[in-house]
Amino acid sequence: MPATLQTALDYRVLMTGEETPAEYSGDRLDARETCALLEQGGILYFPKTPFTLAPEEGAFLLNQRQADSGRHKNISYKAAQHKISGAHTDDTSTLYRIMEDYCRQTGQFIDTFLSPYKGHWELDYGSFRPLEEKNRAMRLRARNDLLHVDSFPTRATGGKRILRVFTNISPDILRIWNTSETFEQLLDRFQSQMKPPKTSWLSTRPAYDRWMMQFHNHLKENRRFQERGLKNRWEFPPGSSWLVYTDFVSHAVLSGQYALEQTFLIDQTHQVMPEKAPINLLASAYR
Ligand SMILES: O=C(O)CCC(=O)C(=O)O
Ligand SMILES: [Fe+2]
Repeated sequence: MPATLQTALDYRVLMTGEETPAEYSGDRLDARETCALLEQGGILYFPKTPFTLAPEEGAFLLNQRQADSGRHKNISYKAAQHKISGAHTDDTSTLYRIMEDYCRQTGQFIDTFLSPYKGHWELDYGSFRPLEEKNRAMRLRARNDLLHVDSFPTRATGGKRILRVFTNISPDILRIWNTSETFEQLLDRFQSQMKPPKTSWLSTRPAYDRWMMQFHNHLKENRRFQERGLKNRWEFPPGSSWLVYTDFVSHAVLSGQYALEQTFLIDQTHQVMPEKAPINLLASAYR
């Protein structure tokens, strides 16, 4: 990836958590400033994706079927286990190769474009999302059309930040999100309704993940918040990509089909603004 990429790419940072979202043009930002905005609830948005997907790879993905959508939310790429799950295909190796390549490209991109994070992330799962998101039948706590901040029931992060890279690979359909207030604002708003974490929680990292899971559920189960909370609507067109800290930006996907996504866990001690990391906000809130 050429060193000049940062200036050559058209991108903006769209701030969430505000009635009238601020927007920052990429040509005025350096890598550190871009990271700082992301960490404060920005969506780093590329109208034209910086990732390459060959036409035959795109066509292959659009032909994929997902296995049993009740059991698998998406098709998952598990880099550490060299494995794909949830796919229903007779060509797992092509699917694996495409998702592995997206994972490689997005990781390289973070190292060059978001250079303060270089070498300070680990890979989590990637996914391919072939199903139409509108009106998906799912258990309430699994629904992604309800506003939430991410917490994974199957994988503890221990306080690491969740950075996700999305690409809309649909040839013709927008992917539409709502976002609401940031984790920082929501913690302030709902802290009194939450059970405090166990007092020893900072030394026992699983307590962080337990609290975050409960908060995720609390938001999804809160009808008043879902109906009347702040909402900003975002339309991500075909061929666009966006990066977002989904443990901080509350979000819901309203509609769209065919997205690629890769998740990175970023060590919070290497954040530009570590004080915004949920684990540190929680430590101050429950001091
Ligand atoms: O698929 C999307 O656009 C986002 C879904 C979501 O909220 C999630 O996977 O946590
Ligand atoms: Fe989510």
